Amino acid sequence: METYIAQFRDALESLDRAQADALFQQALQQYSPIAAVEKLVVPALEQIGTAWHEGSVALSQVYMSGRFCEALVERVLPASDPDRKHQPRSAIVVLSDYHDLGKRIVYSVMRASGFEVFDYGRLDVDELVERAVADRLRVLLISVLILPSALKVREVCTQLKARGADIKVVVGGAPFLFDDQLWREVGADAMGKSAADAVAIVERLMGAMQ
Ligand code: B12
Repeated sequence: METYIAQFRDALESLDRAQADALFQQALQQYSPIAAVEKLVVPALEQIGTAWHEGSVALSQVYMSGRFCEALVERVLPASDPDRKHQPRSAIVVLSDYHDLGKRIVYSVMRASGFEVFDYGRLDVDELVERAVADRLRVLLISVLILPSALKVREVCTQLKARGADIKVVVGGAPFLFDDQLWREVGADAMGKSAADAVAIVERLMGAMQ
């Protein structure tokens, strides 16, 4: 798998879409779409991010890699499963920052696992709180890319509490992976490291709500 990831990363960094696509197709022959995304796409993007941090990759390469992977993921992840479950009203959102991949993956996996989830796209704190209260949510999934956005979760939780809304807030994304206590500090109810975690957490919360 390591060689695979290195080749895929190489293709992304050289903006060789055809090669990246071919490698992704190969992975799809071996794994389910979500497993291919989590085993190939996610580690390759993480490595590119680290390389950028160390100065060996340009931001434009990071950006193009991200955009291209988004297109790959969009093509293969299933939109929904017809066998829907009894479930809490839930939504997913990118809070403040500009990225889509993490949220898109979590959203697709939630839906593929039978959950119906509102997709709020990207919102800032005030509009998110308004919408969550108006939709009478029970679970709010928040995805962030950078630390300043992660810190805004505190404001979301405070405002929801002030409005008397009983909404469980579940967070995920890079800043929470770097600091595994951050979710508690910002007042969230849970943190997930992957899309699979999101499903397990919502199932656990559902159990506690009954
Ligand atoms: C691609 C990328 C970008 C792309 C995003 C393109 C796009 N359309 O999405 C672009 C180029 C735009 C970008 C910009 C920036 N980036 Co950037 N970027 C990355 C990179 C390389 C990969 C992120 C990614 O998409 N990963 C793949 C996805 C699938 O992973 P994920 O988001 O983590 O999601 C998974 C899990 O976290 C989880 N998950 C995600 N959300 C949720 C939600 C819930 C509820 C649950 C349960 C789970 C869950 O499930 C997902 C699937 O496994 C990371 C490196 C890294 N280590 O993460 C840096 C990184 C996130 N970026 C970083 C920075 C600093 C920036 C910029 C500020 C750079 C700059 N100086 O301009 C800007 C900020 C833009 C903004 N204001 O939003 C830093 C953040 C550091 C920090 N602690 O805050 C990182 C970590 C790089 C680094 N090592 O420094 N970036």
